[in-house]
Amino acid sequence: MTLLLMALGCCGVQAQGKTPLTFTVEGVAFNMVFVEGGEFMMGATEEQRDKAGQDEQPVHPVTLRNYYIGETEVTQELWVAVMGYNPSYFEGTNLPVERVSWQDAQKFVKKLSKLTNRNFRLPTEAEWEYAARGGNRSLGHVYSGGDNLDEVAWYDDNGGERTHRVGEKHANELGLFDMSGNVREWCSDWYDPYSGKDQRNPKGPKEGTERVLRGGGWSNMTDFLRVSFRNSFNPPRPATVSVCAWRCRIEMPSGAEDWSTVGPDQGCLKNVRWEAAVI
Ligand SMILES: [Ca+2]
Repeated sequence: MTLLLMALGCCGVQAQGKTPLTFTVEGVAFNMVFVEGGEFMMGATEEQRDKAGQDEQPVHPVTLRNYYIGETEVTQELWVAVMGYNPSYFEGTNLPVERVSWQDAQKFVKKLSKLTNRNFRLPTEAEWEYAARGGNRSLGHVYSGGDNLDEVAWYDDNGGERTHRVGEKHANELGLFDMSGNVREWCSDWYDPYSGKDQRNPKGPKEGTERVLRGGGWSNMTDFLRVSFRNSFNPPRPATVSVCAWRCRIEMPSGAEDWSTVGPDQGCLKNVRWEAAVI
């Protein structure tokens, strides 16, 4: 393995605690975007209501702590760097990886966590929706990043029946790409009706039969791309169509109070580099 452990160098921008983090694994870099926690209304809020399904009800308050989430869907390049093979039907370095089960996603984040000595995991459904809505910068759009779907997402009317390179459409209020469209994204939760109770950092039901998928994909109609739309899939079933992927969420190292206390190479293995992105 190529040794890529590098010094952080300039800026110390991670001291602000709110700038993207860049990790490099086997020469493949990816960004994790800071999402400042807060309270939001989850489910079929006013702008979603006309086309919302029953499972998007009731709208309920959710409070989340700070977290980081992937700037893009996991690319095939990153998947191969971590896992060593490519399961995708539509092959391309910067295309999102697909044809992966929920269990495959668990293996990926476990291995990525080991490589980086950081706690990567799938986002919870609440974390996914809050980020898709733009977090505390939300402008209240129907889709992630806007109300004009063609500007922000690949879906059945413009997708050409295939996936597309990540990051080609407009980003949302947090700088996240393709949360609506391109490929659907696995969340960590079991799929179940909402309880409607006030929730803090919810992780979903303790058991179930299907895992949550969010955001819709290249083969889906417009309604599937809404930020509150819910979908689910049998977790051990390999995707028979190329629409499943996920984003990673990163936990702060244990014992650290904020990112300003975490050194650039703290605990990283020698084939992994991380640094604060200069923006
Ligand atoms: Ca997506």
